[in-house]
Amino acid sequence: MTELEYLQRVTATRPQRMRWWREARFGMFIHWGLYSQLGRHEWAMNRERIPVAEYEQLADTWHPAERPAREWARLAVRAGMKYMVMTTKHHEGFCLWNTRQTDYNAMKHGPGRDLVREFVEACREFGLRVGFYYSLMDWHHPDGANCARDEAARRRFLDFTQGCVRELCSNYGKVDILWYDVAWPLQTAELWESVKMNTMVRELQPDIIINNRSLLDEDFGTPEEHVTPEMAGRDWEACMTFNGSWGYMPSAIDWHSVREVISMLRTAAGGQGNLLLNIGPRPDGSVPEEAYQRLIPVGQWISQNGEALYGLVDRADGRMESMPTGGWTLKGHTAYYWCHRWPGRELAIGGLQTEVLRASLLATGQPITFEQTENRLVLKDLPESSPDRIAGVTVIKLECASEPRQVLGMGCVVL
Ligand code: FHN
Repeated sequence: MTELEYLQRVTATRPQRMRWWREARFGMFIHWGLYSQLGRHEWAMNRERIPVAEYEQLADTWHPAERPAREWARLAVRAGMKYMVMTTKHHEGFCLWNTRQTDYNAMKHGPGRDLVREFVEACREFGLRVGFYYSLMDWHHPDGANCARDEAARRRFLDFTQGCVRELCSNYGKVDILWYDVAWPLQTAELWESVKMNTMVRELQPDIIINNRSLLDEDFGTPEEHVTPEMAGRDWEACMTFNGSWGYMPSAIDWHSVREVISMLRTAAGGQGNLLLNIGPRPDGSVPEEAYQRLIPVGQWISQNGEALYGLVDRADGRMESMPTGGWTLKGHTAYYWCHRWPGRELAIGGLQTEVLRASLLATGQPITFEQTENRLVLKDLPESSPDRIAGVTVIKLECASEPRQVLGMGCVVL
């Protein structure tokens, strides 16, 4: 199959494959591997130039606790997340599943069990969609770098890669997301045989969603460490660390706040994208307390305001304007104003081109009195302080007569 034929087929099936994902909005990323024992970032092997023979010893000292994935899944549900994506093999090359491609795997070493299977079972137990992260770059495989210089090495490494991906898509039931990462050192989709590999994936998993990191555009873009909407019509998911490190790193102490996570969610939903927020479990699989301290309140907030987040949203970017006190998400004739900086008794919103029929506090349904002139909506008799006690982010629901639109530009009203 040519790349064009492949892309035409994939495009035709995308709307129905993506529906659940577009409605889900929020997922948990999990980076867990041998590097977690070091606690110095998942790139420690590379950044510290740890020799392979020395690093491999970590394979036999890794003894995770019993089924930690159930703790992740329980937390993800409490946080309002709808899917999880776990590293099945990161750059270190250690496979977390019972693979036949290499003995450097969780079954044959320290863990002594299939950690991917435990992950899948936990996802299913808690009603979460299943995502597999797979690093194309491999620092352990003898051909992992040589494949760029030697054709026989490339063939061996592609056979290894395709063998791994085939196992992951064959042995664990329904897989919802395949999340490739770092297509180094081969420079093109052709050299990676990505069309061939992903054709195989889609034959094994017809409803699967694949990201753009096998050097094909595939189903969604992956802005990383920034929440930036991609062009209209292109699905995208911002992947974010919680504290600057994907892997467990106790010295990484600058954790995003609850308010920052809610702001990320607003930007994602406002741009019709998703947020994949990472946790880096400890070696035993337990979750750092800082993650709980943030994700539980985030979930509590979402339980009160999820209507503004979940489901098929319209694109606010390009239709609504940035405001000093908050930001927008849109659904049909309804605008949700996520007010991060509560103004006090009154809130004026300029430039609305749409008649507002009803204004209310989303979390409680409490009506808000308002006056609307041609270019100005004034919400009146508001509480003195932000009604949201979880994060100080109150969502105001504006039910409009038509699709909301706001035009402000740079000038001001000329009297
Ligand atoms: O190098 C990796 C990194 O460790 C992490 O897995 C992120 C997650 O998107 N991807 C690569 C950096 O882009």
